[in-house]
Amino acid sequence: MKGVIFRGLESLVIEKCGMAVWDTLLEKNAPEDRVYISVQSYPDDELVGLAQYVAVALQLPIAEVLKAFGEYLFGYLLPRHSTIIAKFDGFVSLIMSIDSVIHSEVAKLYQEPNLPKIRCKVIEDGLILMHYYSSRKLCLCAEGLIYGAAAHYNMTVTLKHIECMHKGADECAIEVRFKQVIV
Ligand code: MNH
Ligand code: ZN
Repeated sequence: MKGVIFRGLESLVIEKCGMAVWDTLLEKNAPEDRVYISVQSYPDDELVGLAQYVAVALQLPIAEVLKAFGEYLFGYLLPRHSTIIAKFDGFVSLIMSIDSVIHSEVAKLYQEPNLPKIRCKVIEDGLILMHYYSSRKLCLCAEGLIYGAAAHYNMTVTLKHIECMHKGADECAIEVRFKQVIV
């Protein structure tokens, strides 16, 4: 997993729990003197280990932490990859282009990234079906990222994880129901 993702987690933990908590988490879950560089890769297990400790520190289920992290991560990536995100005029075009545009641009910027496979299909107005596959099984982060994208475009979303790799499925299937927030 790329350092930029770890830095997103670091930023979230420091914002919510303070620097001291992050330092303790790092001490327990990473090699000594670990510093995350955005474009460099670090072991996937290290991220999961850190997230598990965040769950303990915040007394939250790990699933909630991964979702909250995904949601936060969208906002973290936004200013760092504004040229990529600026290509989209709204929530639907962004979601429909995760693989074909976003992650393919990511693959040009970072060497040997480990990206999930995401396929999306518009089922009807206000409903997209997303298929997610990754050996890292971070489908809960994907959910969080969808929430984050929705917030960015003033949409409300309801997600339904109808099939899940954690429950033995070959890939996850997530129903994404969305509506524009009327302000
Ligand atoms: Mn994207 C990794 C889903 C938007 C850049 N992305 C991941 C992972 C998931 C994911 C899940 C974790 C790896 C895995 O599951 O195997 N990403 C999404 C979803 C959206 C999304 C569902 C939108 C909604 N991602 C974005 C945007 C950017 C971005 C916007 C930035 C322009 N994603 C990344 C990068 C990684 C990543 C960078 C890390 C890749 C790596 O570690 O090698
Ligand atoms: Zn899943």
